[in-house]
Amino acid sequence: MKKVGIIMGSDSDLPVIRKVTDQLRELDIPFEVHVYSAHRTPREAAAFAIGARSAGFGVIIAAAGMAAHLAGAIAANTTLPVIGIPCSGAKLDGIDALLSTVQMPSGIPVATVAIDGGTNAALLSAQILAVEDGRLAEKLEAKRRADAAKVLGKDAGILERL
Ligand code: RP5
Repeated sequence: MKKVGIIMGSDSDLPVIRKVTDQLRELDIPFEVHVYSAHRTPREAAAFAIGARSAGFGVIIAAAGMAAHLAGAIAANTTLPVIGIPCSGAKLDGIDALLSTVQMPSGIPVATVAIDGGTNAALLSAQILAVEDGRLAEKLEAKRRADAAKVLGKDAGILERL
């Protein structure tokens, strides 16, 4: 199976990244994690993106906060799918990172998930890999069924909570 590359702009983004790695582990998806910043270590970030396809990655997740250019900078240097996670934590609560990540110019797409949306970033990366992997697709379908069953369990018990 292809690996998921996970890049965070700073180790202060770790709580969001933990959601990604927890979900990928649950699905037995291999990953590699790095701290590379679009601003503080731009050469290392670009080098990772340029070499990612030949290094066996199938998709890259990039998480950053504030003026979050990381996902876009990674996407500029690879044609692998790139998923951007805008991180909160700064004064604008992630709205700054959301707009910086989502508003990409035509030609360089970034699939942006919700602010701090680590779990969905992991699931979207899994869905991308599952296009060519029937066993992974089955795992994702089983997870959807289990998640739906949990909601239906809550539905059945909601009146007792009121
Ligand atoms: C961004 O700036 C990082 O992704 C992080 O979310 C934010 C703050 O970084 P630190 O100053 O905590 O290293 O580049």
